[in-house]
Amino acid sequence: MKRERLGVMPLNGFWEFRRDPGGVGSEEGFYEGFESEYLLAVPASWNEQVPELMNYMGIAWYARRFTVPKAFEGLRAWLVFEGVNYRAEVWLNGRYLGGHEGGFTSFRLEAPVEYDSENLLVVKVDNTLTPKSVPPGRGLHGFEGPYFDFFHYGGIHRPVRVEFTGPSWVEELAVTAHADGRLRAVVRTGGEEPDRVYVKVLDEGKVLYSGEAAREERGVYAIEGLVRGIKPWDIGRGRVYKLVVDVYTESLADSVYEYIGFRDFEVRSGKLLLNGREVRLLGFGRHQDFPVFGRYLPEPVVVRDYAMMAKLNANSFRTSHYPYSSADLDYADRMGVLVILEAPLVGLREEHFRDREYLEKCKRVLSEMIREHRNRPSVIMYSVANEPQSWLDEAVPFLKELANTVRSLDPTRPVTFTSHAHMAGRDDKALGVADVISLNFYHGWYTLHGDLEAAIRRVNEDLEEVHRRYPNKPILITEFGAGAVAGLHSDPPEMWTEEYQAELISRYIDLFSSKGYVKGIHIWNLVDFKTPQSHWRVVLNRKGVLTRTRQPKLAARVVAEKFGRLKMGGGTAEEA
Ligand code: GCB
Repeated sequence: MKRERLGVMPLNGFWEFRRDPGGVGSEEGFYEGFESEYLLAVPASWNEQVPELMNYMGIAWYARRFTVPKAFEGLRAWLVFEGVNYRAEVWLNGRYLGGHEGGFTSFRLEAPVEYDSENLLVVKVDNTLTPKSVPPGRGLHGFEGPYFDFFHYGGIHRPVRVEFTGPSWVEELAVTAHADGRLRAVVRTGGEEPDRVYVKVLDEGKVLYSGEAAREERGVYAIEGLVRGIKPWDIGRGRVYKLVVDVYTESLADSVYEYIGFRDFEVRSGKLLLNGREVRLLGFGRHQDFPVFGRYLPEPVVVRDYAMMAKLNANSFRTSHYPYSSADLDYADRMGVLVILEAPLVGLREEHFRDREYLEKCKRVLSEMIREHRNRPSVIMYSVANEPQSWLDEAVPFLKELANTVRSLDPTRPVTFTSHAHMAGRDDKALGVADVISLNFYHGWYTLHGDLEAAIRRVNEDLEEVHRRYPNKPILITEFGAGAVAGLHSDPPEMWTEEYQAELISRYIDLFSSKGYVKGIHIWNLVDFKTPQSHWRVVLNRKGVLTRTRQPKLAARVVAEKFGRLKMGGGTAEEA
């Protein structure tokens, strides 16, 4: 949901920063002013901006002064944080405003700003990783650190701004838009009960549809209708329309907008259907990771990632392993790229499945993610978790409750989670919970080192077994790949070389595309990315088809050619 009409002030730029010296009472005074240790850029992770901060995990304080022009006086001001990793607490002019837990969803706090004089905004950020964080872990390094394989960055890593509204405002907006132009929008307001709520749909400034939403209950307004003259949203044709909601009390009290797309996506008879046509997902798992910026993917790099995905003939990706920034997903909406939106529930274990409080926390994270991104045409499916220990009986009720939470919040999209039980030689007990089965394979990398013949045989056996047990469910391959250090070569192909990665990916794609029930092929990963240090990573996880600076390895050519052929209707499922 975007806001600009009543005023918005970005707070990106340089912020004062200091690590918490620890000890009793260290919090006191910081929210009234403190000596800065570094001047850091926001948005960005703190870690790579200054070498001394690379491995800092713990509490850090950020401060920023800003002045709100007198012209805004009389409006209500809100501080909007698009993402702070991991816990945030916020003070304005020495007054505590509130906090938020979770690094990848946005939050908003009402801010009693002073007009025409300096405001001091102080944010306490704590990225201490615990077994109860989402995602969980115990520290920064090695196998015993994070329960996940990406670097645990910290800081204010997504944009911050002040937004202004009148006495009534939009809290939540849920839009369903079909390929034939049918539209339903539900608006939940906060503050004073508005007099009127208007919804309109614009095509490059031209009004295609407008109407007053009817009051359904206190604060809730809905409108339903047919928008004429639209073209459906499709793969590679991300036709978006601006849906605007104007809330009036005596005068305009709030105005928000979203870019929506008219499209239908469903899973029927084991198939994925977009606008009634069968599609096969071709693409990657990605990460929001870039040198120096850390977990913030600057806009030019977002553009580069999509340009490279297009060159590689990809039509989709998964937001492994957390919901991505608005900028990234806005780009997917505009480019016509299909997205599996994944929650940051990575590496869940037995201890989590038994923990009711943790389950509630996970549900809260899922609900924040869905409320934030549910109006995006690009998002076709939700992944509630990556590689939980789903061979355990206890995983089943836990994952079922997560899936049902998602379905009750948004019944329009299928639910999946990615499974690697077969890699551990175990049966996945929870696959029945998912509408679509997602499998990760690493034979020929973590098992059967260097033996691609045997690896492909094993993948085939594992895959056939899952299909035999769930013959009616579509299967996505959400991960497979091999590490390759760019510039390392060998003939015959050996592990860690570009040739081995290219060969493994090529053989895997040939196998998957020969199976009619495999409805998606996602390579791990689009790019090399930063991980905790350990003996099994060469500074980075090297499974990118592109380097961390987005240059191609040998595998890129293979992928472009294979995906290109599948896109044109090769294999069994067709994407027109
Ligand atoms: C996986 C994980 C992913 C890792 C990948 C790897 O199964 O889902 O987060 O990065 O394997 O490279 O080991």
